[in-house]
Amino acid sequence: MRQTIKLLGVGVAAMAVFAACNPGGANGKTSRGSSSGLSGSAAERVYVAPGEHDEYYGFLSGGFDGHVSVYGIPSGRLFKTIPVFSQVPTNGWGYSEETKPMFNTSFGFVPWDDLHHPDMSQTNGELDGRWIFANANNTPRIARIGLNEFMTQEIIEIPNSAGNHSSAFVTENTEYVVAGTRFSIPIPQRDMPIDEYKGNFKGTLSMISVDQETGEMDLAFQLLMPGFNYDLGHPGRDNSHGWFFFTTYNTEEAHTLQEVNSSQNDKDFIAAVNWKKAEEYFKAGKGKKVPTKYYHNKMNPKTQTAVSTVHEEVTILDAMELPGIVYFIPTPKSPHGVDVDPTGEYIIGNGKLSANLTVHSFSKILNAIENERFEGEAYGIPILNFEDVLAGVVEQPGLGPLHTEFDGKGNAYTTFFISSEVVKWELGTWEVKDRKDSYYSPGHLVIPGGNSRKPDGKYLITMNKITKDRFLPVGPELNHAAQLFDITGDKMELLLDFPTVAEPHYASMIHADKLKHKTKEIYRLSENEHPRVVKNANETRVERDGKNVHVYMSMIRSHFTPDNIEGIKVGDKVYFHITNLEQDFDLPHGFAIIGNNNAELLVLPGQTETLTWEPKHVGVWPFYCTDFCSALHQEMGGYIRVSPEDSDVELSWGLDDEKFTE
Ligand code: RUQ
Ligand code: CUA
Repeated sequence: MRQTIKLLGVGVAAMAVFAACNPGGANGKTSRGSSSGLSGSAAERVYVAPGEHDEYYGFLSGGFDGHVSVYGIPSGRLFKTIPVFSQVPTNGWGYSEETKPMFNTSFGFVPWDDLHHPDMSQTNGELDGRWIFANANNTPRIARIGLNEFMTQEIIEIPNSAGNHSSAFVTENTEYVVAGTRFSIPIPQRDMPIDEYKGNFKGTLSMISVDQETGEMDLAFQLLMPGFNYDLGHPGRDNSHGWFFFTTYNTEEAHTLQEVNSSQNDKDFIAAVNWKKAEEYFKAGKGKKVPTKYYHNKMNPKTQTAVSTVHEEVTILDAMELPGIVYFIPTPKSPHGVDVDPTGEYIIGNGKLSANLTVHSFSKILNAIENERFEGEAYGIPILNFEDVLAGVVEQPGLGPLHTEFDGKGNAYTTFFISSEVVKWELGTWEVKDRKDSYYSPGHLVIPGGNSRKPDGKYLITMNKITKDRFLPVGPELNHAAQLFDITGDKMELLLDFPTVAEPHYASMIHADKLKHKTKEIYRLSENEHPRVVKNANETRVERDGKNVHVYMSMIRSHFTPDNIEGIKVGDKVYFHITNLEQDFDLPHGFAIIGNNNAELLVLPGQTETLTWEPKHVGVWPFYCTDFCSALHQEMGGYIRVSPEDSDVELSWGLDDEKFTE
């Protein structure tokens, strides 16, 4: 007992000294909670004082949460979760009538997905802050988030794909978003024995063109590929612009016990895809139009309503028949990430099961192709000679490399899942310069502008697959963890741990100055072309159309118009079309009604949103505003009288002493 007291005393004294010489305030916390011995200056470097803004935006994928979350870096503060592939109750994404069509697919309404790789649009190989593209891994789709409003504006389904993992990566001028299938499948899909996989199943790589004005996507064409697994991809840049690189594994074409049977070959391939060549073939009409079915869902910015279109065919170019589109580069062993350095010359294959990191040279690849130095072919696709195109090898840098990013100063940084570390090495000399433990088992990492010609080598974030004891225990299910490193010096310095939303895979990071001035504050009511909009309280009304009742309602601090409605009957379907008349920044109102089987609406200033309600019981039922909007927020509500199905109560509505009938 005496000893405990003594120890405590020492601790308190040490903390007091620490606090005294570091008046920043946040320091005591980090030094106490961490075993890494952070210095006070590390704490200062992540401290963003109240009311101050962060230097970078970080867009982290949510993995199986289906969203993209927006963090301030270096503080690690979570600003927002942008709804993408999963329904979100916070604002009714996927529940409101306006947003439901975003989830239409050829499999029906699919309100969930597994989002892995957000990648930002580029101009001349630099991040430009216009859009973020992201993939749905499970039911193959690509989404486009508009950074003017930080909202998903478009989702396109990818046919002939399964496990849409090697996506959504953007070419240097956002000409295309590229999406590769992880799992090969029968193309077209058909009923056949699984053990006839080999030689019969196929993969596809999809080229989705992007309209430079609106950002709208269009599935231009697909490349038909051998039945391997296409794991990740990255675009060439500068000299290698016009090319795209994909990792493959399961070149064994195994269909069962893949953990053993897909790891037999000493080398798998990186597929070097000459997409400019493919584009020429496409324009020359060398593709085959193949029947298929896929959905394309777009938000109309004027009505703020999503519209789905169904497409019935896609153009396929057979890369196994058309020469010059694809070359295979042998790469040890089951490579996961493939990363291209800022100059476009070095292509790094992160072989999960390999002792070394392999770096290929783009100029050597071109040379070998020109001289037709091939060591063989696979399904008609030439295989280059490993030694011919090798730029260098990083010898034994760690165990289980997954992904590499660059600082723009000649260094590369690779995450190692098994040895749980991030390793800095030098391009050209292939020498390891530094290594730091990362807790635990990092997957992806991101450096601002990392996937571009101009990375900003200030910070590095690892996104870690295992959290364990990094934070206070919260039961068996944990969010993943991210770690922020300062990479400005010779040695990396760990600055901060922060929890993520679900499981981040890739992330995109951009300097705040390139983005913050572009974001919208409100939707202009005068520009609202929603067919059910009301531009002022005088336009509010209720209309019956058989069993469907349309309520045209407005909201403004701190009432709904109308707030009393009678003449609704059990068995009706009531559509509340609600317009928020506010035109001030940050003044949403919410809407919920007892027993609604969906989610609330969060209606932003100038927007119209629709909630559907099917009254089940006779009675008088309240509705209310869900977002604390003024001192009289608790007063912002109303009542709906629900009568029996056969009642003859007249349809009427009103506010205060004004009352209207149909
Ligand atoms: S993955 S942890 Cu989905 Cu990009 Cu590599
Ligand atoms: Cu409107 Cu609370």
